[in-house]
Amino acid sequence: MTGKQKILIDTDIGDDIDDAIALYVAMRRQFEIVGITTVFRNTVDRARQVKKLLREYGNGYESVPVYAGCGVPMGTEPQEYPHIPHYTPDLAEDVYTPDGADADAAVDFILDSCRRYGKELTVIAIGPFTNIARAIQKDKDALNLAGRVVIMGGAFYKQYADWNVISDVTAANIMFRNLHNLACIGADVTHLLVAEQALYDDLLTYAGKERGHMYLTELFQLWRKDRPRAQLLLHDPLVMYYADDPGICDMRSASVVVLTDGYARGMTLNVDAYGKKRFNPEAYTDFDESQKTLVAAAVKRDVFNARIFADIVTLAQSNNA
Ligand SMILES: [Ca+2]
Repeated sequence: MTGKQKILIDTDIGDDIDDAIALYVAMRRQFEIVGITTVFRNTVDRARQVKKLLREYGNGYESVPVYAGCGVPMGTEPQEYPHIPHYTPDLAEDVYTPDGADADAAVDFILDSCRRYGKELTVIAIGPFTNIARAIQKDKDALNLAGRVVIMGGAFYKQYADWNVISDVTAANIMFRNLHNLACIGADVTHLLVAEQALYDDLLTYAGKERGHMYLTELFQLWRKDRPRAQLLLHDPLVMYYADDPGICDMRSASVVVLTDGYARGMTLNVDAYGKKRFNPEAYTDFDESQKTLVAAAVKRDVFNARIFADIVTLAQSNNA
């Protein structure tokens, strides 16, 4: 386990709860977070929530730069977005002001980080891919300089449109067409990761003193109030564990086409698994079968459950003293 590797996180924290859990895991794993960018709709609220989580956790993470990125999915009109679902009024405090609140600054930050750290850097994208695609449009080669771009998104062994892709299909298509260092943890794998009861209970009722966990529990309680019957699915945390130790997933190489039209819009067609008859090549003239992407076929659930329990429950308990 490397633990200290450099990562940049692009997140849509603030809707589902798994982004906040993933960020917490990244700090627990002692990743060197070079910066965090936010994406999708109200990105300033999201950046403020990230700032608060970093500050509460501390241990040096309070100085990680946070940029509010592109809120407007490609091909849609800009608009005023309401507050994110788990917004609390204290997030308006100056101390949570993002380090950049201009979408171009976030895109430049991603590009500059890739140029600066090159192979040492893992870019982790756990929201819709608008920032990533804007960065590719600005400098096609820079993101390919990073060691890896690891995403949560797509579905490769069951074919359906997952949230991160369907929320900005144009952006996802640009990403799949242009990146050669992409590793994808699809929703058809992450949806198996229903939180075990002990983790769920810890997140809901944590009464210890570790401030990062206290805030995570506050967010979890807001999420549960908002979605009382929802299962806790740990989509985004798996990406952190994969970045730390790729052996946790069974990865395959595949040619992927993002379907952009009609009923299948947003599906990430795995041509190696499902064949070329599922799409019309004339409509996808830029499809290059020789371009391969790593996609997850399975996850070691027992390993995942043991690691996340250790990082969130056991470590927090040991810090309560
Ligand atoms: Ca997410």
